[in-house]
Formats: sequence, structure tokens, C-alpha cells
Amino acid sequence: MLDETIISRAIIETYKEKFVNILKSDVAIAGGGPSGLIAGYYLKKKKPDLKVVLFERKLSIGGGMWGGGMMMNEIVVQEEGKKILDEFGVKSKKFENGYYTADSIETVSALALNTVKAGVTILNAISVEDTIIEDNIAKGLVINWTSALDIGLHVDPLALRADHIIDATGHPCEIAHLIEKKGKKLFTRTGKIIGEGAMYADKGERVIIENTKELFPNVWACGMAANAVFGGPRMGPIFGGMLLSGKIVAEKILQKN
Ligand code: 48F
Repeated sequence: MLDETIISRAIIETYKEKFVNILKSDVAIAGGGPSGLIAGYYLKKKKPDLKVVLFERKLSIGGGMWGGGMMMNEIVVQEEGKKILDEFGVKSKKFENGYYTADSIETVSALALNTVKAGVTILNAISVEDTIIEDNIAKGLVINWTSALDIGLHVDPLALRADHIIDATGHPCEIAHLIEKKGKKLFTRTGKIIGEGAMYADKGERVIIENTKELFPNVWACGMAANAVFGGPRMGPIFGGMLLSGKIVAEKILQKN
């Protein structure tokens, strides 16, 4: 005879353990799109003892990758991106001129599975709504249930500490905005978010590499957030830059650690 109360307690107690465990993390990632997932994966792969947590606002992780280009569920990468897809066991097809395509459903699924298996704790349906900043250094994140925020409930959030924070929130670069709103200066040429440029795929893919960097003490930009904060163009459904940016931010954090 199934006991509903045991089912409920199994969920509550296991979730509680997961949640309490990440209250002091080495790295906290905001956003579970391709760049955030890849960042978490490489952090754990290169240093398995790190405690890495990723918060995703929506129920599903994967961000803007599911829909490929205009909901045609294929993505495009070049050689460097293809190497990362190979590492994740994603099939890619040679198109022409050094372009490859991959099924976006297979790609998101593989990124998600490998990131979880690498040991990243992913907590979905939770939004990052603020940061902890002490003496001009970021020390953690302030989080709340997305559903509470969506219906405008006046509910105080919870907070966790982390040595490094990654803004992987995509085009809106929400963590950078939260910090800027507090009157803090960012590491850009103006001290403020520069904003992303019009589509220019070639340049977008090139500059995202250098834009993947620290934007405020202990806060790192990766993926589309990196180009949005530091003023790079958007690039549309070519995803190699997103994958590489996630890998690079992991390497840079590990170098600084
Ligand atoms: O937008 P998203 O996929 O960001 P990305 O990893 O990749 C960008 C590409 O998808 C595409 C592109 C390719 O050339 O330009 O746009 O940089 O994923 C960002 C994720 O962050 C979540 C959001 O729901 C999405 O899944 N997110 C955004 N703000 C928050 C958040 C927040 N405040 N708290 C938690 N999650």
C-alpha cells in the first residue's frame, strides 16, 4: 500500500538536504541556458570538489537553445563549437564552409544530463532577485520562487553565499543590472552596462571570448550576458560562442581561485 505521506516526506527531506548543502557554495550560476550549463559542467569536470549551484527561473533549463532559429529546432556551430558538442556526445552534421548543425533538443538534453552527472546542483523554478554585496565585493545571491514573484506575492527571499557568481542570464544580463541598480560601478569602460549591439554574427562570436570576464568583484559574465554587459553584438542561432564562453568562464574562475 503506497503511503502518500512518505512520498511527500521523501521529496521534502531530500530537497531540503540539497538546498541546505548549497547555502555556502564555491560558484553560484544564475541562468540555465547553454552557457550557464557548460560553465557548471567544466567547473566540476576540472575541479570535482567544487560546490556549484545553478538557479534557473523557469521549470525547464536550456534557455534559448530549444527553439534553434525561429523555432526550427536546429543550431549551428563552427569547428570549436563542434569539439564541445563531440565531448557531450551530441551528433552534428557537416553543412558547408566549416558550419555544422545539431538538433537543439538533443543538444540541450545532453548539456543538461552531463551537467547534472558532473555534480552541479540545479535548482529550477527559482529566480535570482538580488545579490549580497559587502564592501563592494559580491558575496552571494538572493533568491525567490519564480511563482511567488510572477504573481506579485510580497514574500521575503532567502540568500546563499558563494565565492564566485556567474551571470548567465542571457540577453537581459540580469545580475549586472541588479548590481548597477545598487549604484555600483561595473568593470566596463563606462562603469555601466554597455548593452548589446545589432546582429553581427561574425563579430559577436569573436568578441564574446574577450567579453567573458569579471564584471564586478567576484561576478563573471558569460554567454549572451557577456556581450550585453561589455557591448558586443548579438549573433542569432550560431551557438559555438555560447558553448566556448561557458568553458572560458570556468577556466578563468579556476585560474583566479
Ligand atoms: O538566454 P539563454 O539561453 O542565455 P545564454 O546561455 O545563451 C544565449 C542563447 O540562448 C541565444 C543566443 C545564441 O546566440 O543569443 O539567446 O547566454 O539562457 C538564460 C537563462 O537564464 C534564465 C532564463 O530563464 C534562461 O533560461 N534566467 C534569466 N534571468 C534569471 C534566470 C534570473 N534572474 N534568475 C534565474 N534564471
